[in-house]
Amino acid sequence: MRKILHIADLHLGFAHRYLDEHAASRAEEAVQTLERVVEWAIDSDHEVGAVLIAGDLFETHEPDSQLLGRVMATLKRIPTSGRTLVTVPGNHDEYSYPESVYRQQTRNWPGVLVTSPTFAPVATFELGGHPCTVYSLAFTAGLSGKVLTLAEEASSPKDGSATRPGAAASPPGIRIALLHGTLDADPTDRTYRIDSATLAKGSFSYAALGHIHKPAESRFGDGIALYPGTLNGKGFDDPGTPELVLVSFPGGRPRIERVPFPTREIRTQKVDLGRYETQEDLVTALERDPAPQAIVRLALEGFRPEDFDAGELLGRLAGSFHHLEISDRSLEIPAEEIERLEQQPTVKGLFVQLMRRRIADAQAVGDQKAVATAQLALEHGLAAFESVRRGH
Ligand SMILES: [Mn+2]
Repeated sequence: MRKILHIADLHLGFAHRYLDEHAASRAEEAVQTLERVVEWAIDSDHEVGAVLIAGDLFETHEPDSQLLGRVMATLKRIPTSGRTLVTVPGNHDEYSYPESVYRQQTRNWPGVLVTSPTFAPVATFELGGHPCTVYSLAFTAGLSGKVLTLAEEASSPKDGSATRPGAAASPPGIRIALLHGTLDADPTDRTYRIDSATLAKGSFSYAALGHIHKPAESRFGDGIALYPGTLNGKGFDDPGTPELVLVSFPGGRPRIERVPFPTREIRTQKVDLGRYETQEDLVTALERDPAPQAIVRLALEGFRPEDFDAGELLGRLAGSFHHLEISDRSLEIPAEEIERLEQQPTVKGLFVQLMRRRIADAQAVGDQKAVATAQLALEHGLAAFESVRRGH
């Protein structure tokens, strides 16, 4: 037992409405992911001594009772197996409200539940022979600050505060901060700012962070601050990270390990329509690469084939993916339009003239590569003018 498993932002109970008929099964998958994670953590081969949940375990502060029962029963397996579990509320499942799940379940919550509105030691355990202490806070409106500060109990023994008469002695060993907030940036949501300088001053070795769903890792003092990312994405702009983060402290220094932990893939795939002569060519090419388990958005760009039909494309490809969406930013500029643009006394008109001349020159000497390059430049250039017009 020498490793910490650090997870965050599971957002259990999120409705995944964009998936239409697959929405309910996707929410179920997220709960099953937690069940798989716990199963993995209590497998002694994986050497996990403690599990830290860095906020937003639930999508809301009032998850429905069936979900709650299942999650609590699942998490209970961690302390039952002799491992430490620490859960801190996030901003989605905020502690502030009287009806918050964590206020309702304070006594029954498995393992350690963080309820302190100020940064304080919440759990101590041993990891590979090193004593470790976790410091945390449950953001509570009106009681917690908008910037993380070191209370006396959370200050480093080095700064002398713990040796003042009457002050409690700081627990020894490795210091870990478990926080749901924004690192070195002001938050836009109901949470707080965490400064790297504060973590360094507190002599922390590791900051187990949550809130930012995109994985990130940075250094402060002698420590590492890390956002593990969310295992199951909430959508195309928050696609999730299929890996677990493990932390150990060989020689007292933090060491990060990332273990692949497959979840359903969510991806955005760019498709340049300019590469296809006809709708049939386009459909055939996309059918060649099916992903029946994946949630896919096709981002269409470039000039459309003349017979292009987005609705037909969606219909024909639907069976090749778990869920398919089309985001159509493609351009429909027929040959007559190009000729018309060429006549315009504008920058755009000059650009079209220049590119068409290049195409013609390259055709005259039979340089097919130069023809293709000039055509591509014309398409991309017009697409760029188009995006300026659209205000992107
Ligand atoms: Mn979150």
